[in-house]
Amino acid sequence: MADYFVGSKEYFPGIGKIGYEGPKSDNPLAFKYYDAEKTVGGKKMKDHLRFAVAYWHSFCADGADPFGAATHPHPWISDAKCPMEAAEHKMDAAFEFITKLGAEFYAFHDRDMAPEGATPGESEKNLQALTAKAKERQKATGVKLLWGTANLFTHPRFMNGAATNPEFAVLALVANQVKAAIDATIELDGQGYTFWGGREGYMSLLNTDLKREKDHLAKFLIAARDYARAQGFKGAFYIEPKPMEPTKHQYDYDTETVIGFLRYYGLDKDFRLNIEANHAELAGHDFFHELETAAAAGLFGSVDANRGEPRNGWDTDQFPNSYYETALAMYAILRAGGFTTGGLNFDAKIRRNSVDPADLFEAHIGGMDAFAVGLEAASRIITSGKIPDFVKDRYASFDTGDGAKFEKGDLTLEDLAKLGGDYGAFGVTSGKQERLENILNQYLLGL
Ligand code: XUL
Ligand code: CO
Repeated sequence: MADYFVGSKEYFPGIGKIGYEGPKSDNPLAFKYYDAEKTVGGKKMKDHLRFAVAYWHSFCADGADPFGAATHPHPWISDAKCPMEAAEHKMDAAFEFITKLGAEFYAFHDRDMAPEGATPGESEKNLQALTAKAKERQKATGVKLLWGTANLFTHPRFMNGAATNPEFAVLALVANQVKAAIDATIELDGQGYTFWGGREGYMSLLNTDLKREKDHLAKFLIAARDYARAQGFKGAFYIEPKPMEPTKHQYDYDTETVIGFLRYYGLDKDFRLNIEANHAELAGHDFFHELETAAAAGLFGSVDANRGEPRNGWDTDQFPNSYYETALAMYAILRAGGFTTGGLNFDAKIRRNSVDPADLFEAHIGGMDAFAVGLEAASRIITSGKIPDFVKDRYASFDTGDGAKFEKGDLTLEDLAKLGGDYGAFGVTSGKQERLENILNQYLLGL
C-alpha cells in the first residue's frame, strides 16, 4: 500500500503524508503531540482516539453562509462533467486527504457521497455505485467507516419533519432512504449507524401532536433497527442529541432526554449516544457533562469532536483546540472504558475565509493534537489517582455500615430517619474544587 492514496488526479498537491515531529516543531503540517504508535496507558494513541474525517464538512461544504456565496471552490466538483462524476472525484479527494492525514476512519451521509436522483430508485442506484467505489478505496487504503447516516434534513420534503412528519407519505420516503443508507453502511462494514434528528422536533405546538410524533419516531427507529439486525448489522446505532437548530425544540434535546426516550421505548440495548461538543453547549451543558451522563447510563458510544462559540447560539462547528476540554472529555471516555465501535469524528468545518487547501489539514492536525494532549492529561489523572481517589473517598460513608445498607436498598425511610436523629451533627467537608482544578492544570502541563 502506498503511503497515501491518489486517484485520477492529486487534489492536495505539494502536501504529503503528515508525520509526527514533536512539540518543538514549527512545521504547520506536522503533528506536535499526536504520535499514532505511541503507547498511553497500555494502548496506542491511534487505538484510543480512533479519528474520523467527516465527509460533509470536509468535501461538500463550500463556505456559503446565510449572508454570502461559496468561498471554497472544490476542484473535485468544478472539474467534473456531471453530479455522478463530481461524486467520484470527491471520493478520490476524500481518500487522498484521509490517507495523507493518517486518520483511520471516516463518516458520511448518503447525500454527501452520492447525489440525489430524480426518483428514490435512482437515488439508491447512485448510492450503490458510490458504495462500490468506496469499498474498493477502503480496501486499497485500510481506511474504515466509523458510521454512516442518511441526510434527512436538507431536502424540502423534510421541512415538517422526517420520521416525525405529519404526512405518512414522507415517513415512507424516509424509510426508503434510511434502508438504502443502512445497506450502504453494512456493505462498507460500518462500525455504527447514526440518527441525528435535525428536523425531528417542532417550531410551534399549535400545529404539532407531540405525543404522536415521538411515538412515530420510536416506531421508526425500532423498524430501522430490526431491518439492520436482520441484515446482519452488528454495529452500534447512535442517537446524536441536539437541542435546537434547525427546529426550535428538537426531541433529542440532550443526553439525559435521549436516555429517557431510549429506555421508555426499549431501545437502550441497541442504541447509544453520539455526543457532539457544540450540541452540548447549545443545550447549556459542558461537553464533559454530556459524556459523563451517557457513561453513567452505560450508553456512551461515540463523539462528534468540535467546539462551539460560547458567545452565540448556533452550531459553529469549529475544530476543537482547548486542551482543558479535551482533557476532561478523554477523562470521561477513558473511565467509560474507551471507544469500542465509536471514535472521535471531526464534525467540524474550517472557517469561510480559510481558503488555502492546507487549511483543511491544519485544522485536523490541531484537533488531533488537542485530543492527544487531552488523552495524555487524562491518563495522568487516572494513573496518579489523586482526583479519582478524592472522589472515591468523598463517598466512603456509603461503602460500609448503614451507608452500604442504604445503597443496597435495605433501609426504609423510618430506619433512615432514626439514624438521622441519632447522628445529630453532620459533616461540613470541603469539596476541594479549587485544589482539584489546580491539580488538573498541573497535569495539563505534563507535571
Ligand atoms: C448537525 C450534525 C450532523 C450530524 C450527522 O448539527 O451534527 O452533521 O452529526 O447528521
Ligand atoms: Co454531529
